[in-house]
Amino acid sequence: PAARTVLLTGAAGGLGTLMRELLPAYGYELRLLDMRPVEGAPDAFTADLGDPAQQGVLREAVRGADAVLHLAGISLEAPFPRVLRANVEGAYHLYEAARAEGVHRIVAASSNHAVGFTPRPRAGDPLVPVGTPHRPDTFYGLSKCFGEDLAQLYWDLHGVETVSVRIGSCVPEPTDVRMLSTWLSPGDAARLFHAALTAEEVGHTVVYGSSANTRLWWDLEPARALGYAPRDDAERYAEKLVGELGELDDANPDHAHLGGRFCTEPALWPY
Ligand code: NAI
Ligand code: 15L
Repeated sequence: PAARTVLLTGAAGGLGTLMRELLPAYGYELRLLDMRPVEGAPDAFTADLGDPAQQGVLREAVRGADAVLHLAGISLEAPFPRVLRANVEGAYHLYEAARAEGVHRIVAASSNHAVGFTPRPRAGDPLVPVGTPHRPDTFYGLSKCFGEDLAQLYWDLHGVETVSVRIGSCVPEPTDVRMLSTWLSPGDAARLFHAALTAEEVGHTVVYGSSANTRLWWDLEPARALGYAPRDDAERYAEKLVGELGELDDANPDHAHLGGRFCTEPALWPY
């Protein structure tokens, strides 16, 4: 396909950095935006999405783009006012800019933490469907629930399409036993975002984002229906991780829900 111009928000972050490396091979020309400087990219847009006074920069960043890959935001738990500003008001400002500039497709990073208090399926239980009720495990997860509803509103009211990707754990390698279920390899993340950017007539579609993990907890069919064909499986790390850490323990509250430790002792946003 012809190169498509995509605005990547959150370009300085962990996932943004990985996608800057991997997505150009799919023919995208990336424009970058973050509130922090983006290493090696002096022409990146610098804007705090939560600040209404910076709407002008945001409009300029969005103008003429074919789509937005929206990764910017607080990515861990934080006090409610901070989550409100960065993730709730920030998402609103981004959608307003996209609507005003006529950008019709957003691929948005939702999170498993929108449904993090859903019990972890045990052996023989069905996979968790995309239609499971929202059960946020943190204010962070709650902001992702809002993001999904915002996306639905902008589709119904304004015809702006979104794929909301409830990402599991996107890191270079799984580092704990939960991630044997939740891992999204960086390569599969690029494949999934590419599918979400190019699939036709998505309206507002919610999908889970994981690799084809043997120990998967949720239903990947909605993602596959967009054309996503995952190639990785966290199981190749199982022997090492289970050997070191043991299997998940039914009596351990840290292991009881999809959201893992976000339900008990969430990691806090450090900035
Ligand atoms: P990260 O924390 O490494 O990167 C987030 C980036 O967003 C940072 O560079 C930060 O400066 C920027 N940012 C934060 N607030 C902003 C604002 N108000 N305006 C402009 N930029 C702002 O997070 P990571 O891991 O790269 O995640 C990216 C997205 O994917 C986040 O929305 C996160 O919630 C979501 N996600 C990530 C998962 C993962 O496993 N990495 C899992 C589920 C969801
Ligand atoms: C997330 O939503 C976080 O942004 C990320 O840092 C991971 O903790 C991930 O979920 C996860 O659930 O492993």
